[in-house]
Amino acid sequence: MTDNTVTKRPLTLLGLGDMGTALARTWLAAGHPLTVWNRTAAKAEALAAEGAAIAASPAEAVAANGLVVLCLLDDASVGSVLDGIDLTGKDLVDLTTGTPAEGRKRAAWAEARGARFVDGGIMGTPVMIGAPASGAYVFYSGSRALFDTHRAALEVPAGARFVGEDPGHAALHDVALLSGMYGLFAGISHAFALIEGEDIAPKDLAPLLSEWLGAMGFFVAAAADRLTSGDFTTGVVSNLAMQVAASGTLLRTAEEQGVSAELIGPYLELMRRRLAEDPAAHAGEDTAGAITLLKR
Ligand code: FVH
Repeated sequence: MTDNTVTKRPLTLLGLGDMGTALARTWLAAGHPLTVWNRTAAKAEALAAEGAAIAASPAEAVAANGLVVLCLLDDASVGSVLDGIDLTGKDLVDLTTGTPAEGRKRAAWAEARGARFVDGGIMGTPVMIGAPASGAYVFYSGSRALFDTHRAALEVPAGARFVGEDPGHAALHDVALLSGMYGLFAGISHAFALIEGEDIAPKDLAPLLSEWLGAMGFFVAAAADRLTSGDFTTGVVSNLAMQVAASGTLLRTAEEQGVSAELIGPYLELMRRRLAEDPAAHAGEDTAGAITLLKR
């Protein structure tokens, strides 16, 4: 066949917010027949001109295709949109951000209604969707059979990384990466606050900070190795006792500059707690040892 529109898998998309609209455009541009529904109908109508079929209700949208993608605000909105709809034989791909427990519960809920289910965690913003060079991708977990069946369609908006059959693991990967990102943002925010009011332009600090954070990126793999081996001391070059002592300088500098330590304080306190737990055992450790204190 030469006509792309009949060779590409048809699908339904529920939810046309910023992300849903970006996803929809990539499937339409790639020639996938697409049925859409959105609570606020005006957002769906805008896509009709680009070739989307507009469903009058979620039930009509779900009935239109075997593959049904959800991109709604939260798991509660997924529950309310799909409430009472026949899902027998459907393949549900839920790209709505949620927790691991929500992903597992939603998978069991869908399977009890005769559907296959895959949860997804989108690592990218709407402008990164449909732009392969942006590096955007989606974590998927749940039914491997569903993922394999629809992989080609799922890879249209962004890369696809399947992280296992536990339906909670896409959300867990998503939130782990976002949590790392917010920790980074917290440190960057504190750094810029320190120079505020000084004769140092943020744009002059920016490349230095960026370069330094890049150089410190080694900590990700190093921490993983130490957590895997349980060895927090071999080959340590910046030991915990030294870092706890140095943390006083960071806190006093914040005080001198009139900057709240609310962002960096908790991490410095975690290092201090790890050392205080057993100074003789932990003084020579890498800071990765402090990670072990976090699990409740
Ligand atoms: N935008 C982003 O940068 C991030 C990137 C990573 C992934 N997230 C998640 O993607 C989900 C959707 O995000 P979004 O950016 O499209 O969000 P909004 O533009 O706010 O659109 C929300 C859509 O959800 C609909 N909706 C909300 N509540 C209900 C409900 N009770 N019943 C039915 N639909 C509902 C809303 O409809 P409307 O307001 O247009 O009528 C939008 O379609 C999200 O999980 C992000 O965390 C995005």
